[in-house]
Amino acid sequence: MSLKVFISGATGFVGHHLIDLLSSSECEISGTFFPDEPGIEDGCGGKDISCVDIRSEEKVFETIKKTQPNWIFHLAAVSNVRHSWEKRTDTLETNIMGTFYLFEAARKFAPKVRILFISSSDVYGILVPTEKALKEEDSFHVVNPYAFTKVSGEILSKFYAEVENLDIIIARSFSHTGPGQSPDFVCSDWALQIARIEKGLAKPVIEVGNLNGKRDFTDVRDIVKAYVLLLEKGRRGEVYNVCSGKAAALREILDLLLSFSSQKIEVQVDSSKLRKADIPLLLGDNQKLKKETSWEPEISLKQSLSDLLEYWRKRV
Ligand code: A2R
Repeated sequence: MSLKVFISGATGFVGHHLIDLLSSSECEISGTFFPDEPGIEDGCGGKDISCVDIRSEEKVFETIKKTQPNWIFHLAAVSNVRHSWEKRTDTLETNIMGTFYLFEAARKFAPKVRILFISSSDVYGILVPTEKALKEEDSFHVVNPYAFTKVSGEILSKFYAEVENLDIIIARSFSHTGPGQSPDFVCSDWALQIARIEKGLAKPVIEVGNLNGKRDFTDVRDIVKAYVLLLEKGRRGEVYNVCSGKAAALREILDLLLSFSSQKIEVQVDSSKLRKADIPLLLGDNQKLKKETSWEPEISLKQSLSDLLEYWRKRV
């Protein structure tokens, strides 16, 4: 019998790449979209992807009862920090209550399922500069509503794993990028701006926020490989940093993207892109993930950014 895999938020950035990866295996894929219908290029053709607002307990229960999955990748979320400031209620309801309904649905209707909960490096939220690579046992510092919901999701995951006996694993993912990312995220925002400038759709000025931050970026195609390995080999109730273990300055990323273009582009700071509480450095330690799953990132940051720019060049 083939493995039944359920992906919440299947038509989002990561979901799309996860479906690509899983499509080459024998598993039966189902999942959710919300609110927009997936298009042909979303790669959902032939898959059982239904419209479910995870804030609806009834819909979540009905879906899990019907699909009876062996694995769940729980990706559905308000995934953007800026949106989490602007839409706080929506963020809390989706990321916390949505996760609670999913775990309850699993407890009631699919108690043997393995679930991967996707958390975020934002839970570390350290606002004082430090060069230290963050480890899973480092403490939480909640500095934005998004981080608050991911800390809550981790606590819910631990509770359901330890007390309710559900098989839940926590991926604490650091920044990721690659083709298909929403321009609400920094690399994709810059790549889209460059592609628009190259097509003559915008003047040759790129608008940026704070360039001083440093982030640990991994290509989304490596991220989804880690997620599959975690459901194959991860331990119940455990947290795993998913990251490259290398930090790149945002300035370096911008310079790389600009180096792919033959256009002369001016850089201008746009104050609306500056964050309320910006974390200066997020660098992760990925030893636990590597040791327990043999995961290795394969795609360089340069390749990832180049693919992202190509993605936008084909679309503008
Ligand atoms: O925001 P939309 O319209 O793109 O829809 C997103 C969807 N989503 C929901 N699904 C069901 N019920 C809701 N109330 C709801 N609100 C949002 O979840 C989107 O299709 C999906 C999440 O995908 P992205 O926003 O593209 O995030 P990404 O990068 O794929 O991240 C996946 C996971 C998330 O848990 C992030 O917080 C974490 O990895 O980094």
